[in-house]
Amino acid sequence: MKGSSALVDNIGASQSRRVFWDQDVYQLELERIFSRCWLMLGHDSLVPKPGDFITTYMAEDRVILSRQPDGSLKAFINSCTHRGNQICHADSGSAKAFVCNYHGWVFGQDGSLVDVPMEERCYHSDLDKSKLGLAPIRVETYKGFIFGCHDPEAPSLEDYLGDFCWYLDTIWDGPDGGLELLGPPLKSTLACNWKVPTENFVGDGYHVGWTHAAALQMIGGELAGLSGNRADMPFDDLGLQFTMRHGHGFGLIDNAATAIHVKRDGYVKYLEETRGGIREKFGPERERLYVGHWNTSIFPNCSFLYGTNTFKIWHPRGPHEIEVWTYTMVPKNADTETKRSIQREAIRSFGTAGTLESDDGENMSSATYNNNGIITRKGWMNSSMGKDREGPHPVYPGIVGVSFIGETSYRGFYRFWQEMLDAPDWAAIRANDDTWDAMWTNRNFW
Ligand code: UNU
Ligand code: FES
Ligand code: FE
Repeated sequence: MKGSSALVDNIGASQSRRVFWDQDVYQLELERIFSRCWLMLGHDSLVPKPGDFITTYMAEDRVILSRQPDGSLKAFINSCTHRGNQICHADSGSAKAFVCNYHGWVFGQDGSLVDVPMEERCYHSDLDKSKLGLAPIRVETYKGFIFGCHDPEAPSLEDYLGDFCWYLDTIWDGPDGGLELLGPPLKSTLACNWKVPTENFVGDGYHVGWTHAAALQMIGGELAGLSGNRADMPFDDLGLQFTMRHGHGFGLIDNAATAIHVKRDGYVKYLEETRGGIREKFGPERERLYVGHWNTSIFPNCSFLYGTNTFKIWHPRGPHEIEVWTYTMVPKNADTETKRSIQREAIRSFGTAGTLESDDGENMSSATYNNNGIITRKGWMNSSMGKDREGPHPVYPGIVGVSFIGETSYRGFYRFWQEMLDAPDWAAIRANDDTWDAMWTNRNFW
C-alpha cells in the first residue's frame, strides 16, 4: 500500500502482475502470510474420536492433526526431529503413536517423542527426549472448523475471523446444528497461482454468467438468467458483496442457495424447514444470507461456496501451482440421503472434473502463465468495479458493495494481503485495526 515497492494500490483496485508470478513475492508470502495467519486444517467431523488423525498441509509444510484422549486437538509438523523424514504417510486414520520409517523413533498422539530404538545402548542416557517432540502448532476451532497457526503473536482465531463470525454463525451455528465437512477430500493439481482461485471465490460475481454460461444454461434454475450476461438480469437486486478486516469476504446471490444443484428436492426442503429457526435466532437480515448463495474466501487460502457447498483449500506449490483439496460442506443434522445428494451435486459441479470447476481451471492457469512474458509481467491488473458504490452498512458488518457483481471483496483481500507483506509483525497489523477502513468510513456510501 505504501512505498514504491507496493504491489497493490492504496484502494486495492489494481495489482502488479508480479503477485502471480515472482518467486521472491511467493517467498515473502510464505514468511509473512502463511507463517502468521490462521490456516484451515479441517473440521471436527474429520477427526471425531480420540486417536483419530488427518494429515494435511499448511502451505508446503506437512502437518498432523490429532485428536487427544481428552477430546482436545493438537497439531504438529509431520517431520521427524531425528533426520527430518516424513513421519506419517497416511491421509487419515486412528493411531496410538506415529513411528518414523527411517530409524524407528516413536512419537505419541500429542507429538512428544516417547520411544527411541536401543536408546540406552546408542545414546547412553544422553538424549533429552523432552526437547525432541514434533514441532507444535497452535490449534483453535470456530464452530467445529479447525484452524492452525504458527505465530504465537497472532490474535485468537475468533479475533482473526473478526466481523466474519457474524456472517459465519448464520450457516455454521444455526439452531439445527450448523455444518460439517465430508471427506476424504478430492485432490488435484492446477497450474495457477494460489491467489487466482482465492480472489475468484472471494468476489468474482462477474465471471459467473460468462465463464459458466453453458453450464448455467444446462442446469437451469435461478442462475440460468445470468447465462451470457443477459440484458434483463437484475444487476443491483442480485445480491451484495462483503469485505472485512483481515481480508475475508464473500458475494451473496439472493435466494440462490441451491441453484447449482440439478437434483435438489431434499436440500430445498431442508432449507425451507430450517429457515424459520434461523430467522428466530439471527433475525431477517441473516435469514436472507441463509437462503442465498455465497462465494467465499477466508484469508488466505480457504474458499467455499455455501449452497453449492463445495469447500476448498488451495495449498500453494510454488508461485505457479496449487494442490486443490475439495471437501463437501453439509448440514450436520440433515438426513443421510439429503447429505449424500448435496455431496453428489457439489462434486458434479465443483469436484475435480466438475462442470463448473473445469470452466474455471483454464482461466486460472491462463491468468497465471501469461505472466511468463517479461513485458506482460510488467503490467498491472484491474479490480476497480463498484469502487464508489460500497461502504459501511447500517446492518451488515464490514464493508458492503451494492451488487453481487462487483470487486469490493477483491479490494479488501488485496489491501490486507499487501498490509501483511509490509508488516514486520502482528503488532504492526494491530496498529491499523482502527484505520484500515478509513477510505470507506470517510465516505459513508450507504
Ligand atoms: O463460479 C463461481 N464462483 C460461482 C458459481 C459463484 C456463484 C454461483 C455459481
Ligand atoms: Fe477478465 Fe479477461 S475479461 S480476465
Ligand atoms: Fe467459477
